[in-house]
Amino acid sequence: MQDKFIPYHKKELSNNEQLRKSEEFYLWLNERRSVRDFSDKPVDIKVIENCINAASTAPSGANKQPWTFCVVSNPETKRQIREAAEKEEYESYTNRMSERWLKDLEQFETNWEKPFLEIAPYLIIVFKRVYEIEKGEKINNYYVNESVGLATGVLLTAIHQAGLVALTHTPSPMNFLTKVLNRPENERPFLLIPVGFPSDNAKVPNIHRKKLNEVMIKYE
Ligand code: IYR
Repeated sequence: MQDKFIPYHKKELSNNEQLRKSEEFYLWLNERRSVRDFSDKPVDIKVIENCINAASTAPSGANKQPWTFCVVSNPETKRQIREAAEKEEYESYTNRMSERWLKDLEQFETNWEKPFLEIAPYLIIVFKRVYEIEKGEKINNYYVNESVGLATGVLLTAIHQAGLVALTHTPSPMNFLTKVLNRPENERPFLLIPVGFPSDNAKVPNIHRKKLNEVMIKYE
């Protein structure tokens, strides 16, 4: 019989070590940027596997781990994804997005064309598992969006740690991914994340993060 609970210890750090490590981590994480200009330089699949292992350590509602990570390197599958995504994006940019939305996106210089979907060596498509099927019965998972969002955050951090870059891409609607990747009815696409190296001449928009006093309110 397995124990229901097992001991858990963490090495206690001195206050100075806590300060140093937390600041170092922040400064390192602050270097992460969403990148749209990818190189086609290959990446070892084992690196991607490590990143997904890291993502899958995220906390989740009742530990259901309601996620599936589809890793696409097959050129024909990437081509199909690009074609379907660009079709939706063309419709979105020309008809579905509001004036205000388009204005908000001007600083990123995005448009309906998504060449990175074929150039990046890997596309990780994160699916959320809305329910499980047990003995033919639908069993809902808990806090699915929160759980999968947390796992994706860890995934992006792991990708950054591995010296790679990613983009959290949201073609909308995304249901074409269910079809192209042949996923079951209980899974819904959550995010499409190209992963790889930045191209030699990659640029990112000159935008800034909110200051601490804009995002943190203390109640002392
Ligand atoms: N899904 C589109 C549009 C888009 C929307 C938001 I909000 C962004 O932050 C960036 C892009 C696209 O990927 O181009």
